[in-house]
Amino acid sequence: MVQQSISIIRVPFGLGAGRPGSENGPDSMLKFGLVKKLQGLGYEVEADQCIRLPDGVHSQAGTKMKHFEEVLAVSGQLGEAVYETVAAGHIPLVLGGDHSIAMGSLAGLTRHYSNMGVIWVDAHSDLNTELTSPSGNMHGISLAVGLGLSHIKLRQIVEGAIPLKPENCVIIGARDLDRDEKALIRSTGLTCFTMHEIDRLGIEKVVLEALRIAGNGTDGVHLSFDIDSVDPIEAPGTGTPVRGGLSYREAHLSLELLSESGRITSAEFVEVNPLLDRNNQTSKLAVELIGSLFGSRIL
Ligand code: EXY
Ligand code: MN
Ligand code: MN
Ligand code: MN
Repeated sequence: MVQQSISIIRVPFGLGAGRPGSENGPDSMLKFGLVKKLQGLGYEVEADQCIRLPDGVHSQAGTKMKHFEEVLAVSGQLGEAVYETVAAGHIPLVLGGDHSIAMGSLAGLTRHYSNMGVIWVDAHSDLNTELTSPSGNMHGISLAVGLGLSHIKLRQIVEGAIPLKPENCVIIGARDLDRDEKALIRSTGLTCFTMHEIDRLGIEKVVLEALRIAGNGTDGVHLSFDIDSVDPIEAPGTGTPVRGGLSYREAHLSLELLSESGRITSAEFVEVNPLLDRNNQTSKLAVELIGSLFGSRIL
C-alpha cells in the first residue's frame, strides 16, 4: 500500500443484490476486529464514514433493473466520499454491501485518477448491461458501467468521472459467466483469468500478470474484491456462491502479492452476507484478507 492512513467507508446497502443481507456486511467486518487489525499493522484508521440510502429515493415498479434509483443514489454519495478521501491523502477502504456500490467507488476514483487500473476479483464478471442482464440485479452490471459499456455513465454518478480502459482492467477468479458477458470479454480486450487459467498457471503468475496489466501506465490501481471469488467452503456467507473458487491460501497469497507490489491505491470488499454465513466465518475471512492486503504476514 502506498500511504499510511486508511479511511474506512461503510456502505450498508444490499438492494443491488438478489438476496437481502449484504447490507449487514460492513458492521460485521467491523465487529470481527477490522479496525484493530489495521491499527496493529501500523495504520492510522478512520471509520466514521457511512453511506446510507438518502430518504425518499424509491425505484420505479416494473423497470427491468431492480432498485435502479436507489443504486444510483448510493453510488453518487459513495463516489463523492471516495473522491474526498483520496484527495485528502487517505487510502479509501470501502466495505459493502453488494457489488453495485463499485459504480460509486469507480466514479469517485476516476474523478481523481486520470488513468486508473482495476483488479476485479470475483466469481463473476459483472459485465452485463441493462440490455443483457438475466436477473435485473444491479450488482451484475457494475464493471460494465465502469468501462462505459452501459447506458449509465460514471460521470452521471460523479461529475468529472471517466470510464476505465479495458487494457488496464483484469478479472481474476471468474467461473460463472453469462453468454453476453463472454462476448464482451472477447470483444473489449479486457483480461479475464478464469479459474481454468488459475488452475493451469498458478495464482502467483496470474496476480503478477494482473499487476503488470493494471499497473501499465496507470496512476492508481483499485482492487474490487468480491468475497464470492473465494470457494464457498471457505466463504459460504455470500448471495451468489459458485463452487470451485479460490482456496483459502490462493486468496491470501493474492492479497499478499498485491500488498508487496505497493501499487494498490484503493480497495473495496463486497458481498459479505452475514445472514447466509456459517459461524461468521465469511466476515472473519474478509477481515483476515483485508489484513493480508495491508501487510499481515505469517512470519
Ligand atoms: N451474471 C448474473 C447476473 O448478471 O445477474 C449474476 C451476477 C452476480 C453478481 C455478483 C456480484 O458478483
Ligand atoms: Mn483525515
Ligand atoms: Mn461481483
Ligand atoms: Mn460475484
